[in-house]
Amino acid sequence: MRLTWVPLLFAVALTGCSRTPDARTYELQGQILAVRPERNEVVIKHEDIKGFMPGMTMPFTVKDPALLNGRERGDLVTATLVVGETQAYLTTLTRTGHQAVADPPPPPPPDILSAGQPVKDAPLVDQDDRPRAFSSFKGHRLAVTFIYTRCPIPNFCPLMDKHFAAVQKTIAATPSLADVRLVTVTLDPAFDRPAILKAYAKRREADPAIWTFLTGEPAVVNTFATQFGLYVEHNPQNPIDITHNLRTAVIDPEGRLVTIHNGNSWTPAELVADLSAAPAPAN
Ligand SMILES: [Cu+2]
Repeated sequence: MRLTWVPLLFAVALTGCSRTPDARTYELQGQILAVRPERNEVVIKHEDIKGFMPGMTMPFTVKDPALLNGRERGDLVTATLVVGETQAYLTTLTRTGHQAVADPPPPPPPDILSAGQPVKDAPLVDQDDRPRAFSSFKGHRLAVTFIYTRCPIPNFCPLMDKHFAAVQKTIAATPSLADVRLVTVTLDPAFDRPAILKAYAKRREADPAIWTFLTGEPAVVNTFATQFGLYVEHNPQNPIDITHNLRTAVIDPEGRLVTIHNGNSWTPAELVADLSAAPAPAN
C-alpha cells in the first residue's frame, strides 16, 4: 500500500460497507513525524495495526488535546486508536523513546477554510447545464454539501440527500428562511454530468428554486471542494468505488464560511439552526 496523506475518515469510510455498530479499539506503535496542535492531530508513521490497516504514515486526531503536550517529532510512541461509526481518534499517546527522524517532514495539509473566511469562487455548472459561478449565490444564506450519485453506502451520500430534502421542506414552510438556498456539489464530476444530476435531483424532489445541483470540470470541482476539507480517492479498478469523507458547510450571504459539519452525524434540525443563526441578507 502506498503512503497516503488522508484524513482518518478515509479509513472509516473504507469500512463503511461492513461496519459494526460498536466502536472498536486498536493498539498501534510507531514514530511521530509531526505534531499539529492547531488541528488536534499527530502524524504517525505506524506499524501494521492488526486487523485494521497495514503500516503507513497518516494523521490521527486526538480525543484530548492534552495528549499532544510534550510530544515532538521523532518520539517513539504507543497509542490507543478508537474507531467509531463516523469518527476515529487516539485516546492514549505514550512516549516510549526518541529517535532522529530520517523521513522528510510531511507536507502541510491543504488549507481548509475557517469561520469568517471567504469561500473561494469556482466556475461550476448546474443541473440544467448552465454555467453557475459559486459566487452567484451571494445574497443568500447557503448550505453546501458534497455527494456522488452512484454512492452505494446508505448512510453516506444518500443520507446527505435525505437531510437536504428535510431542510428544503423546512425552508419552504418558514418565511424567515425564504432567502436560504441548498447546494449539492458532486464529488464525481466526470460521471455526474448535468443530465445525470437533473434526473437525480428530480428523484429526490429537489425544488430547483431552493436546491441546486452543481458539477464542473473535475479539477475545478476538486479545488473548490478541498477548501472545505473534502477528501476524494477514486479506485482505478472500479469507477463506482470512491472513498470520500463528508463535509456540509453553512455560508453567509456575503459568501463567508459560517461553519462546517464533518461526517454524517449532523441533523437537519441542526443545519436549520445554523442557517437561522447566520445573518440574513440585507435588503
Ligand atoms: Cu458517498
